[in-house]
Amino acid sequence: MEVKTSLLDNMIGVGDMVLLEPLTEDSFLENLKNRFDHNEIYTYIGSVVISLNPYRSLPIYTPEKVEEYRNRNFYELSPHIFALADEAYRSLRDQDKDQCILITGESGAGKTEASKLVMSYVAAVCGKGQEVNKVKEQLLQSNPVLEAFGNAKTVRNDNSSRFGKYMDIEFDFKGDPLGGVISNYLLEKSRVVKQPRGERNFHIFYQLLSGSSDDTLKKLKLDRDVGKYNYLSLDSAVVSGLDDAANFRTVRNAMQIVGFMEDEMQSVLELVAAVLKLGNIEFKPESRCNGIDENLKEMCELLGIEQSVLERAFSYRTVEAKMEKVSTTLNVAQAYYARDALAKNLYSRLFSWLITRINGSIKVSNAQAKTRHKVMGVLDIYGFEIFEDNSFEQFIINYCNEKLQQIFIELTLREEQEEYIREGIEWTNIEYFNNAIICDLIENNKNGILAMLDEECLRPGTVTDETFLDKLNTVCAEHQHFESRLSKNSKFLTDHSLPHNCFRIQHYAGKVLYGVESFVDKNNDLLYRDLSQAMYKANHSLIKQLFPEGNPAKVNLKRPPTAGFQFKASVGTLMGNLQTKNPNYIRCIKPNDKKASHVFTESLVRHQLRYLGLMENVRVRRAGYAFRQPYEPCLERYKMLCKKTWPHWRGPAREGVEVLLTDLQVPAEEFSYGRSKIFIRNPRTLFFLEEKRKQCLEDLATLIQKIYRGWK
Ligand code: AOV
Ligand code: MG
Repeated sequence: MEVKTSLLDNMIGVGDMVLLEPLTEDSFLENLKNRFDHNEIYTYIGSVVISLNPYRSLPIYTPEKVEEYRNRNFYELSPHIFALADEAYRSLRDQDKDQCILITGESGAGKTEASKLVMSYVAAVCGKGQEVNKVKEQLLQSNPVLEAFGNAKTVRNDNSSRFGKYMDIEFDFKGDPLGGVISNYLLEKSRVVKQPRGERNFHIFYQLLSGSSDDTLKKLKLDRDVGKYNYLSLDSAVVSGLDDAANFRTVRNAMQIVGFMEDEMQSVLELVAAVLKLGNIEFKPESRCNGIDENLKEMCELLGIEQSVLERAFSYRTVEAKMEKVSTTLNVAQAYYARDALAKNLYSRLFSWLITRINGSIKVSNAQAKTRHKVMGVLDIYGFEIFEDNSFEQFIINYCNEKLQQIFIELTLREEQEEYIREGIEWTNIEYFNNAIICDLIENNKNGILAMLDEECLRPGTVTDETFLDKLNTVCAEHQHFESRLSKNSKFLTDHSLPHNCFRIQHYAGKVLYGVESFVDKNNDLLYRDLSQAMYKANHSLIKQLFPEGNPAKVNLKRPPTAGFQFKASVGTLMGNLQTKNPNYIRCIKPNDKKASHVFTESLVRHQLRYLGLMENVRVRRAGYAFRQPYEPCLERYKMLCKKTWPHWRGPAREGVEVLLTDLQVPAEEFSYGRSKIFIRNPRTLFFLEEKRKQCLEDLATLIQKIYRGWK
């Protein structure tokens, strides 16, 4: 941390919470509100950026602003997300340290917008040239494509990310971008077939219907009317401020830039259309699949599937075990279940394919792949959410947020401690709430909730959501008992007041009640083999690729890993990856529940600053040493305060600082002399120095004026 002059001068409130005096939750909140009311949405806690969602566009992201923040020290200008992006980029380029940008906050807090701002800033300041510009353009344009297919309107956010995204951007030794790799985490695919009240399906469906030409719609056998499709919710089809038709043009354009061929785009849209058709297929008790179902016919035409093949797949289920093959007839409910499972699978596999396809375009070229790269990772996941009904998806999303909170706790403390150790300064640990206990409750290999869910899913015999809940209650009750001996902090909450078929977890960000309905099914994530085989038979290159397990030559009797297992593994890999990089944090806060500008709901913000651990964050920063600065610039700034150091100090800067501080009679406990930096414990000491300096400058100015007048 360097000198924070600009954080003290001409600033609305206090730009860095570390400087806040006195530090209480109320003063913290007051400072945020004061700044927010003056359009200052960014505030620091040391190097952490707090970002408040303004819910309106502010003129603070212009090219002029980019220039202003470019190559400037972090604390030189008023707090801004660009300052963080610049700092991260420069330490990647100049100090060869891989970086990651970790953006957290609840749903609607501004994470996705923040990630785009960071990316566009970095794109604006890094290398130029035709080749480099093409890479940049492709990296940036992957966003609208993924948002169209992976975002949706929810009650919390009109553009809510329904998947987790991590993007590594790779740079060469000069700091020019070479390409990137995107990883995605579990798309909320249940949304494809059903949306909660007041929410929508993924944007692309609405975009396609409102934005494509009559001719395209005709080719896709679609009707422009959203109301015609069972899978599309009608009540919130139109979202104010969201122009689906215009966005569709943006998406098509982006796909082109990213490198999609015309026929690939057509294939993608055919699949989207096929999902809509699927949702309209009806089954009747007498003949499950109504041979004259127009939707079925059209879907088969779109995908080049023989109608009888799909009809059969919706009528029977074949189970193969060792040498046996047994076919059972599906009843109507099972046929609907199969239909929805197919729709969800089609869509989520299409989404994964899109990511693979984009990665193919943005990947570092072979020629450059051999040289060492510098990497900047940007993580933008779905934020913590509590809905009226919370299911498997919320459980997974909230688990992911727990993991991120955990990494924040670990890395902020670790980083802080490492600096003290490096500088040879004594350090005692600070108390903070560690959510490791909640992560463990979910992911413990033996009796974590995910492990128990897997055990239930793989157990022979009758398995239902209820048997899973029973197991959970029994094991967690023991677990709870065990833990209560260790600490009173048990996070699995059971009591008799819970509604039927629910369990509750005390997450770091609040209590969430989960309904177990469909947990087993969603975790199993099975698609009847008859359906994957039918898809594999399609005369449609994309569909065929998406269902490789449908290839009869490659019948695999092994169960695929469960959704929970895969998620846990991929999150584990991600956390490992993040640990190797230098973290930069953006903590997004949602100022109100109404998606409204100019509204700051105190209770809501207070809740967030509590669970994000922001007060602890400030305390950690201050309990150690609030400021640290290399000796040279420190001496340079304050040397005027002491006759012995002014105007020149001959000798090592460290000694100069010692002489200066002794002369000013600053108590010895206020300082620690590190190997290369001076550490200042209390912000008040810094204020004292700053105040003295200001006085000194004013005296000097008065003196100059006097002399000037004397001359006249
Ligand atoms: P999220 O990513 O944190 O939610 P978003 O980044 O999508 O939230 O932000 C939600 C909405 O808030 C955006 O669509 C914008 O309208 C507005 N917004 C956010 N940041 C800014 C900003 N800096 N300037 C202006 N408007 C902004 V979620 O993906 O739901 O967890 O899952
Ligand atoms: Mg988002």
